[in-house]
Amino acid sequence: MARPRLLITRRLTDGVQTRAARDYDVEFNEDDHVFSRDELLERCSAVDAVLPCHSEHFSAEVIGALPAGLKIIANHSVGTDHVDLDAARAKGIVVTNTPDVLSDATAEIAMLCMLGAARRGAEGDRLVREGKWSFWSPAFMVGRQVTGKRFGVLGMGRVGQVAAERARGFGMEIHYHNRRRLDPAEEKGAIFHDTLEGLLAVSDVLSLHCPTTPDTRDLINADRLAQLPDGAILVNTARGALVDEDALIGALTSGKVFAAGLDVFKDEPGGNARLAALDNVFLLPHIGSATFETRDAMGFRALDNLDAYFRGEAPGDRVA
Ligand code: 8YV
Repeated sequence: MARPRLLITRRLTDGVQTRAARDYDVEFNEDDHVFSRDELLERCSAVDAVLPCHSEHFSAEVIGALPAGLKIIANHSVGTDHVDLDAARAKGIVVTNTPDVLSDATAEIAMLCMLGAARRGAEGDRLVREGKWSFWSPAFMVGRQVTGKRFGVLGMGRVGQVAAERARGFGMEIHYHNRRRLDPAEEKGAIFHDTLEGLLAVSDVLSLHCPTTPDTRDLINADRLAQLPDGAILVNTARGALVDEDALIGALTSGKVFAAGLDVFKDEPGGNARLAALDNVFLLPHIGSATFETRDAMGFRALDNLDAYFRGEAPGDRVA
């Protein structure tokens, strides 16, 4: 039987690409450029399956224009907000994601963002790097200590639970808000808040770990930032769409929010120049899952889903 034809939209690890080429008739993106809408459609026209990243946008319009031969979108991401799942369902296209395997890496980046924000990491790095460090005093570059503070998790799913575990290592008290309360074994003493308002009021550090949906877009707005304790820290390693960036700039400028550690932005790649102009932000370019180990694991998981589909089985991570 002919091997299924697979489009891999971005450069993946050698191990993943080698395995893909062993089992599929693969079309690669040799120079790793971002496809335009038209190129994405054109490249999808002669394949049975596509393995995209969050950089490829399968809107309802794009899905509507996909050829009938495309059977499965096996994402190289846990987030699926770049794919219109309803449109895929309506067209009978299977969609999968890569949960679990990136939780550790993303939780590590959440800790980096928290500490980078709390201890003024970007400001300090810039000072030394630019040769402008000419003064020291006990009053110099004083930041916030996280030990003993309250770590608020918004979205206590896989990544949220690992982030909570890492924050426990800093002696932090864990609070969370989630659609469902976890059972005690998963909760590990974390304090559940059945409203977002309840969580905001106690979050010395608020760390976002929920997906973007129509309900969570701009969830962290001026009103909600105002409900945080004075001098709180905001950490976002989930999606930029969760935060009203203008409102965050206001809260960072007034001092209501002491600092923010952000790995994700509304506009990517690029970020937000007005946020970047502030000293009290620690910024990263969406690298939460970017470790050698996790990139391998994400690619292999996406291939596992494709393998199952083409064996006629249900892919383990089917989301549509
Ligand atoms: C990835 C992510 O960098 O998995 C996600 O949802 O945002 C990141 O882990 C990216 O999507 C890789 O395709």
